[in-house]
Amino acid sequence: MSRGQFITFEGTEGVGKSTQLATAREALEAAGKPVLVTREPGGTPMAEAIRELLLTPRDEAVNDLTELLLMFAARAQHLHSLILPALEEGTWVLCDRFTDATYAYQGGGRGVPREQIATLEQLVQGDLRPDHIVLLDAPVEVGMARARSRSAPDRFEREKAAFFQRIRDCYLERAEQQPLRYHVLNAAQPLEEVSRQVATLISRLVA
Ligand code: Z5A
Repeated sequence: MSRGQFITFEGTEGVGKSTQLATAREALEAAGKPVLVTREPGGTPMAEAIRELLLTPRDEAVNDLTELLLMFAARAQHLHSLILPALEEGTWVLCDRFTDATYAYQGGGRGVPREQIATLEQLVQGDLRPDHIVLLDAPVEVGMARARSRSAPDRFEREKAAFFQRIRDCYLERAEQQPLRYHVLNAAQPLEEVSRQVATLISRLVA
């Protein structure tokens, strides 16, 4: 049996990752592929507990290194107990965020040096990288307005627009550096149009 493909969805908050993951799942199922949809931080009971720690707003200032290590602690658990076994058995894995989010949020957003992230990436993942990264790109105000009309802001969503602008810039820079792996879609378009482009992309990847 051939290994499944590992496809991640990235972007700043509220750009429509959860919505488009559902579109991608439907397109893959229609093509007869076994699919696992999961998310980061999270995806297993222990990694979800770490997610709770990371997203809960708190009075205590969170050290950047603590945040970075918790992201990779959750990732190690998720990767080794869920993602890798699924890929090995031929399942296509769709993941709402992965390590590109760490480069964008902890690197671009918080200013953690890229080399520190790369060291942990190698330790936790070895050579594993996503086969494809779908970057849903939109001006930060568009995503912020969508996310904030929906629920109370978590610890990240309390950050200012400038933080999300650095994150968007970092994603776009990485997309430019890795044009074969990154698929950049304009997420400011109407929902139906973004969904149509995601379904077309998935059909192309399956073919
Ligand atoms: N984080 C990190 O710092 N480092 C890491 O390594 C990782 C994560 C892995 C949790 O992520 C936080 O963890 C995240 C980064 C950090 N914090 N932030 N910000 P998350 O993915 O769970 O949270 P999120 O980024 O805030 O996602 P979200 O708010 O759930 O947004 P979304 O999934 O991209 O969007 P959505 O729920 O699909 O859509 C939002 C709303 O917009 C919804 O009402 C939709 O119906 C609507 N929508 C979607 N698309 C459209 C279009 N095209 N037009 C109009 N309306 C639309």
